[in-house]
Amino acid sequence: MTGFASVPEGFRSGFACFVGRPNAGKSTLTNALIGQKIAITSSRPQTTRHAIRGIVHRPDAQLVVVDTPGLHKPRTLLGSRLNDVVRETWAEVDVIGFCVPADQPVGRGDEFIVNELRSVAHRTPVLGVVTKTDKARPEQIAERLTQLSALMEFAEVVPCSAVNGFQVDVLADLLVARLPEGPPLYPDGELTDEPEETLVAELIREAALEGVRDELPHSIAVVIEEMAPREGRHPKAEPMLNIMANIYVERSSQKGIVIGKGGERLRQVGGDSRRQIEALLGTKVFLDLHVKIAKDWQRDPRQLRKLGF
Ligand SMILES: Nc1nc2c(ncn2[C@@H]2O[C@H](COP(=O)(O)OP(=O)(O)OP(=O)(O)O)[C@@H](O)[C@H]2O)c(=O)[nH]1
Ligand SMILES: [Mg+2]
Repeated sequence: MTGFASVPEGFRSGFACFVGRPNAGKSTLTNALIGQKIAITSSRPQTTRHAIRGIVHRPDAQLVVVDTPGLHKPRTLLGSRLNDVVRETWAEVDVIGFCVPADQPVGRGDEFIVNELRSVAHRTPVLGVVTKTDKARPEQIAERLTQLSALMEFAEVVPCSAVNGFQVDVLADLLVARLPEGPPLYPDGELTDEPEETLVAELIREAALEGVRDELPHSIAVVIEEMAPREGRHPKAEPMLNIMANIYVERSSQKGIVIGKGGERLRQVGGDSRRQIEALLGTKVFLDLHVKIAKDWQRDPRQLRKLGF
């Protein structure tokens, strides 16, 4: 087997997933463990919409981290689909990290999740993870650890910060310790198995989420319509990738907000996401964004299917 030839004795490999209420910091922590941005993040709740796999490569182990949507009381069909993704994911992994932010009290949302987690905790170890420790005072972190430990019996409890890196390596060690022995599951160096188109669509959605409020973040979906080398370039010019994407919203009033006065917001979203996409793909990009209405798509099974849910 090429690539996997020299697996050391005792090498571990397997899957871990992060679960927790929306905005707990799961995606940011996933990116910190991987060492590269593979999942988009935002201060708006329910940013993540599918299970995203990132791969940590170590000399002693390969850890596949699965980031999941925030588990919540669903109000739309999309919401319940997202919750289904979480439940399917935690049923399949070797270890679960349940995340609560250090800067907010443990509450009903966390109890709701833990009540469900109990049904898998007898066969899958669950670690309690206190996130965002850089945002909290030591006594707040201590209080959170106590509240967390009162929720259920965790295999381990660990505070960490994805932003300043505090104990991210400790968390990685604790997750790896729960993996079975076995050869790597992904080729060396592969950081995610997300298709490029998905990563690109997500970067556009992340830029579109910036600065929008209330219901609008939930209403935004992005679909890549075309991604191909730009034709008709001068032979000596740098190659360029043509990307055409639709940003979907649910109502015409939302369309106006996303486009902004004289198209200003949309230009900003285009510029911000283009820079990120160019960094990701390592090529110049021509980005063509269109805003479209998919009426009430979050509640419509047919439209959800078209949007990939
Ligand atoms: N200061 C600080 N902020 C953090 C940390 N981790 C996450 N955040 C911020 O918290 C917000 C939510 O982070 P996400 O990683 O998107 O949270 P999430 O749990 O993935 O959220 P959903 O996908 O909606 O479930 C963002 O504004 C992050 O920048 C941290 O360790 N420190
Ligand atoms: Mg997320």
